[in-house]
Amino acid sequence: MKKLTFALATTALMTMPFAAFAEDSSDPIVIPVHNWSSQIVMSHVVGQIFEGMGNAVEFVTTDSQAVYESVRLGDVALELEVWEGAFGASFRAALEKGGLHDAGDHNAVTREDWWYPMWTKDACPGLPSWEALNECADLFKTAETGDKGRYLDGPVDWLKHGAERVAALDMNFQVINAGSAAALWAEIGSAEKDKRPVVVFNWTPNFAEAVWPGEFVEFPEWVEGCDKDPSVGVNPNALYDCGNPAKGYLKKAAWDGMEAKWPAAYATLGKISFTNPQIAEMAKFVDIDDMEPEEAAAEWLENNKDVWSAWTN
Ligand code: TMO
Repeated sequence: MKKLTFALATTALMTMPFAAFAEDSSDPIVIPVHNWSSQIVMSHVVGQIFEGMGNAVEFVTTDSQAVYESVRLGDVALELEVWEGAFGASFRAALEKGGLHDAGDHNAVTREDWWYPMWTKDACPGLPSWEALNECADLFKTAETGDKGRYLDGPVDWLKHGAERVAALDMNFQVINAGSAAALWAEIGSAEKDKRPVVVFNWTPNFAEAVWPGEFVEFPEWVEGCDKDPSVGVNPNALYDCGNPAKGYLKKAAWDGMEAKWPAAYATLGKISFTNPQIAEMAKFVDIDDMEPEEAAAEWLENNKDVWSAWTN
């Protein structure tokens, strides 16, 4: 009986070498990086963890919406920051086509929306209500926006649909897209000197909350379908007549082929989970401390061995 079991086990092992003993492919794990600091640093943190496990890693800068198509096709192996507000729609569309999957949530709660530094509220005390903001639109007029208030939205690839929201809610604002995240911080920084009222796109977790106390504008609450069905939301004839989710998820996504090709790295990816303070700190290393992303990642790993060592075995 013993002999038979041994023979069966041996046969099973010889015919299933991959299931039993697969090693990660020596091909590089391609990790996409985008245009905000936490995502870039987090990608390097995870890349350095994979390298520590003996993997080759490559980084590629990609558009933050098109990346879901790249993950689905296996051109990149994963995405580390799927923000519900900005990327939920592209992520869901790629899920429906197939080829990528949800690789779990970070232990983080996210929000992305119109935001103001607290001094803006001194000039417009009805805030954070969006209707109060709209009543104060004159405070935000600039030469560029004429008789409309200026709202500085994120870079276009974050697809915040600011202009559609302004139209759907009939607001006296003009939406200007920032060329980069840095342009958002420059706008807040220059307004700070004379406490000029400003309203800009911002998000949490981010370094900004530790630098400029502020609040999100409260728009009509996000409801499922607000971006797909005009009848959903306060304006029965328009999409985007609501805010972004106030308690959004932050997910990881993986190419369906990742597990078979890099089983050890894939197992680690499944365990990886960052918190709001950890993500905010990654952004701070770059946006406040002026570190390079690689350097910031190395610093984070050095300071947080107890956090990530549990993910690699
Ligand atoms: C996608 N972002 C986190 C910058 O809002």
